[in-house]
Amino acid sequence: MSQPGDFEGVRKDIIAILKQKGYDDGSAGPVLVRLAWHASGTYCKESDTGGSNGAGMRYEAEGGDPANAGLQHARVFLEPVKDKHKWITYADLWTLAGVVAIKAMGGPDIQWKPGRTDFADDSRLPPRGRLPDASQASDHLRHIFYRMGFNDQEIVALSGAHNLGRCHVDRSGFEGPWVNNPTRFSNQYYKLLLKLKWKPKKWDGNFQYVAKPPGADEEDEDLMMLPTDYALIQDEAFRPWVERYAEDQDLFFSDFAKVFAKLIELGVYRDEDGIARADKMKAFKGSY
Ligand code: CCH
Repeated sequence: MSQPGDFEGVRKDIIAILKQKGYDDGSAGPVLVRLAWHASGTYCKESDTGGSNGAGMRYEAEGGDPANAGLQHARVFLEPVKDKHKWITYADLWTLAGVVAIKAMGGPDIQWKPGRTDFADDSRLPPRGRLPDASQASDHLRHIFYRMGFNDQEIVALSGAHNLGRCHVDRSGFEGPWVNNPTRFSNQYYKLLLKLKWKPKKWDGNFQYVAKPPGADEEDEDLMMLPTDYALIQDEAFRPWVERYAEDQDLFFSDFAKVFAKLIELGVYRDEDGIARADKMKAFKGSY
């Protein structure tokens, strides 16, 4: 058991669980980033519901949403950290783990603030269907991300997280990594989107794009893009941002740090001193 408020201790223990021999590409990092994103990405600006408060994925109604398939691995990886630091809320732990993982994989420093509260029961969970559907295109991306309060530039910057990790057929119905080194944060995703010849994958599974990595042999694993990834270069307002981030990794890192910090604050109400106030949060008071 550690001292309440010892976030440095929590950060160290998150770093210690990142290496996971035998799991995916040997790292829990990518799936932790996805956990932080799915915990936050249910936010609706208009009704001020959903978001990173509550840690609703602990309950079947949200955790069992097919959109969240596979994220139980991330939650299980974090259990020893929660066990050692019992005072931290799951909602804080999940968002902090995303931020720590990004930094440890070579990404930028992202501002993180504590104060999220866990729901005491499952009566305030956001409805299903608020997370994006990978088989759709740019109008769907705008519909989902504008609802959270993001603009076109922020949508493209956030999508750069697909530089990490991979798709799993048994989780999403898609398959493969986006880049050669999926445990190293960089702007490679944008470069490959523009540079490789993406072709529809020949299989019975979901429609997705594939390409061989540069200099690959026939037996090397294909790289992939989801229809929503490919939409970023088809859409005339998104594409210029893909081009800028492909050219300028520093710009991408700085924009990504800002937008990810905004993502994990969605649904968190803070007073003028920056203190989170659960009593002021609609999700804790009202109904949907
Ligand atoms: Fe994502 N993502 N994501 N994604 N995602 C998947 C995996 C990861 C979409 C669909 C999928 C963001 C945006 C989108 C990560 C971070 C972010 C998968 C494969 C699908 C499908 C899941 C599987 O099979 O395990 C769609 C659609 C969007 C629309 O924009 C954003 C935003 C972020 C973070 C900022 C990460 C990381 C992964 C890899 C997870 C892993 O387990 O390796």
